[in-house]
Amino acid sequence: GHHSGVIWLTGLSGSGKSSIANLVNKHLYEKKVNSYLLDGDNVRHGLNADLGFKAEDRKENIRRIGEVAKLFAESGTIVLTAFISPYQEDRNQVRNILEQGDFLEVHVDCPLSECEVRDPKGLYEKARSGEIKGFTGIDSPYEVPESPEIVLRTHEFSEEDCAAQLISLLENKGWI
Ligand code: GGZ
Repeated sequence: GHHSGVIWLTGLSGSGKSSIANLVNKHLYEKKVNSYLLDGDNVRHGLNADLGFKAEDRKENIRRIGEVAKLFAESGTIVLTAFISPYQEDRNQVRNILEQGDFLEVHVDCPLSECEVRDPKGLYEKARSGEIKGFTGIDSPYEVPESPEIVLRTHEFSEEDCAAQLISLLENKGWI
């Protein structure tokens, strides 16, 4: 048996949240641990298709994801989420709807300058030119986590190493 709960990855666009979450999800699958990954691909196109990127929409995005993650966790699943989730208050709100110890805040930490160099979808370039308004890190805030359970530095370590660091945390906490 394993411990169910929510592994909440937060960080800038292009920081590596989805890649790390996918690697950890794969590891859990191979260990026959029930897990599920919530990310923009399966949430923002469906459940939250009515939401954009204004502060209040991001807030509602995170609130709904938190509630869905809680339901999955109650069913015995380890949930991984990969959303920018820029506001500390919103991340705290998710922590507070879960049982004590069932929420791991994971700061996927990467300098903005590096995210801008990576720019896999060309979104930073569009944000700099003003084609996209209210882009996180450019003209919309990102609040650095105040007390995350772990910080993964994707500019210093490979995605595989960061995934291994997170897996070690799960082992140390007795989740797996
Ligand atoms: C930030 C935006 C924006 C704006 C579109 N700001 O690199 P991506 O493309 O795949 O990840 C970003 C994603 C962020 O959605 P989240 O649901 O994670 O955001 S939040 O938690 O703040 O609600 C980016 C794309 O959507 N994107 N416009 N203005 N990211």
